[in-house]
Amino acid sequence: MKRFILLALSIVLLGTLAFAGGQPDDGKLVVGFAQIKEDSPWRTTETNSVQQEAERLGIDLKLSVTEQDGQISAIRDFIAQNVDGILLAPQTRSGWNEVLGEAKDAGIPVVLLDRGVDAPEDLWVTQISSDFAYEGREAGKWVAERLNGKGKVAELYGDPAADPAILRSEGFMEIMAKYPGIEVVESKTGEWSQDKGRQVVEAWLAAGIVVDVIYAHNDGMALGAIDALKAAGLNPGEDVLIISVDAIKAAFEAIDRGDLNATVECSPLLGPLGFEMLTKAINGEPVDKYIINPDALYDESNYKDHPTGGF
Ligand code: GZL
Repeated sequence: MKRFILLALSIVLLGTLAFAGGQPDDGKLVVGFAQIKEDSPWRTTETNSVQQEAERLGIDLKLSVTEQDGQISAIRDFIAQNVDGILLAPQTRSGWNEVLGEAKDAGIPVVLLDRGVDAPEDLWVTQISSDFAYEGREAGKWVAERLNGKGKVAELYGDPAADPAILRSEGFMEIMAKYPGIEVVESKTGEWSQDKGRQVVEAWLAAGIVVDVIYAHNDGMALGAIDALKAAGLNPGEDVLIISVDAIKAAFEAIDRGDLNATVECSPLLGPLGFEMLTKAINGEPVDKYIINPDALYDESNYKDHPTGGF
């Protein structure tokens, strides 16, 4: 009888351990990824990077692709499933304190991918991203040099509530402030999308607004600006210079055509670093609070040197 009780107890204990931390009975790590719903090629490349790395590592990935409210619900679902860790690409900076607090209370580490949040640093393990202000400063320096310190600029803003947009603008304006001969005459959100970027530039042209340079916070909006300028009979890349951020393949193709002048790289290939740091956190190892992916500016002079020809 005693043997039977011991055997029963050990089976229960093993069964419990197998499901500790959300691990299925095959022992795989289970990770939830709350991705932003967005139609940019950059976002798709980022999602693919995370999925491919999960596949390579044999991690059971629960992928959710939604607007921010859906991201918050997804994180609560991941907590209910008792996943081992969470990757989050936060759509905007704010609104995360409560749900990140719930993840922390549940003992589930959260790694921020490609954007930052204004929540307290103890609620998330690390932010893995580019240095967006650096990207903005690099774009500003390029514009100042091309304009020889004199001219008019229009800015196509990303999502005004999103970390990369806020910092890309701050970095750019920091440089513009050094050149009294350069005037930023327009700044309007193109909501990261090519279609909205086109609409904004069409409206500027219809209003008779003439600029020397358009600075777009991402390549998608820059491609929209190119469409609008061409439709108005103008030569993008010549009549109006265009610089953007991301370095997606379509941007290098546009530089090759002479439509786009420059793009500042912002790597979406964050899967490997994301899982490396999340696994360290799950294992209780220390992780740096900010992990910055280095960027470089590519224009007509060096775009063919990019190691992958864009993302
Ligand atoms: C930046 C990323 C941005 C891209 C845009 O890390 O969050 O979101 O630069 C995308 O293309 O919309």
